[in-house]
Amino acid sequence: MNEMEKIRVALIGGFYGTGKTTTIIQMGKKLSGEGKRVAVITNDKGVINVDGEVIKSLGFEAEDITGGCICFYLDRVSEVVDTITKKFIPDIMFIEPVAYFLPSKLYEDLGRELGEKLEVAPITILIDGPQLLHYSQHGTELPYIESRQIEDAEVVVINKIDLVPPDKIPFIEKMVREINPRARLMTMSAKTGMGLNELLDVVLHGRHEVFPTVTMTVVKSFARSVTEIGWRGEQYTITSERALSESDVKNFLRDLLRGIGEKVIGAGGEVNHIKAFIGNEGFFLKASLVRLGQEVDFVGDIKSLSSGRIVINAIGRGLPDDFLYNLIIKTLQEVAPRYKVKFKEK
Ligand SMILES: Nc1nc2c(ncn2[C@@H]2O[C@H](COP(=O)(O)OP(=O)(O)O)[C@@H](O)[C@H]2O)c(=O)[nH]1
Ligand SMILES: [Mg+2]
Repeated sequence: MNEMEKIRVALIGGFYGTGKTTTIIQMGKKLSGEGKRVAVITNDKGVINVDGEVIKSLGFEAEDITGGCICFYLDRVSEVVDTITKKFIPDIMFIEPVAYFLPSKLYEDLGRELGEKLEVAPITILIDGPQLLHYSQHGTELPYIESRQIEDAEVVVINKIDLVPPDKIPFIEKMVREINPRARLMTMSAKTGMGLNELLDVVLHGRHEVFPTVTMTVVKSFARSVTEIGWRGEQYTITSERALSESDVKNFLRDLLRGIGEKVIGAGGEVNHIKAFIGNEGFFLKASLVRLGQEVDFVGDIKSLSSGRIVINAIGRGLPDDFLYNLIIKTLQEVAPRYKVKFKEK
């Protein structure tokens, strides 16, 4: 590589559960399959996080940056980029920024501080199609963080289109257009792969235009909204008396996530994303719950399990972190005995 050549970086942004990790995995697999070299940086609040585990389990060259939004840690991004490029020069580096990031601020700072090193793809924001349709049908205004991210976007991707009846798509588009009339709008299903190529084209070849400076007022309102979001990550080793079958493991995780979710609601909070990762000897399963009304969704496979490691993240609006910890542990204490599972702090 020419020394002056920049590393192409695509940030896949969006609120909790909109499908960022799924999208990065799908694009990463596709590009790797074509012989391209891919690296992934995941960014989240705490060190114990499910997505980092999943990305690494899939064999991607990956680094985690934890401790909150990389907006405030660009020196770490620079270090991590150096760590990766010492191993190989990626054709593309994906970054999943923390779900509550403020795009205009991050891109502006990235350009100023790392512009010599990195070439960034357009500001890409994923939104949850069914969730927006729900807002639109109930006349609910979008929460500030989501709305601000759409406003900042150059590309808005309406994801989970497999769950939206085609005749309802215009309602979602209208809602986005009212917030941001100029962004490029795309529809996608990271799950089925529909629309993924169009996003890949943006990621690989799109041009990021520099935006007007973000104001302090916006940063302040944003910060206020972020403090409403509770986030907690816990990990345990688990053992079970008899080997659990794949469906046992799924039922266990389903009960666990729904149990936590119900307690979040019961305490007056709102579910943003509750997820768990179980891994042993090269196999893993990720379970995910974005809204109580939805099914728990699984990625990966585990044929049987007698011992392993479980990582749990509970993210919810309106509840403090330590309260979420309490809900995680209480639910685990209720659910584990049903499956004859014992757990121990790691
Ligand atoms: N039906 C459907 N589910 C999806 C799609 N994309 C992601 N999901 C699911 O939505 C949940 C959250 O996805 P994830 O990638 O973890 O979201 P993130 O929090 O933005 O990284 C998971 O259960 C995914 O399997 C999609 O296009 N369609
Ligand atoms: Mg994620």
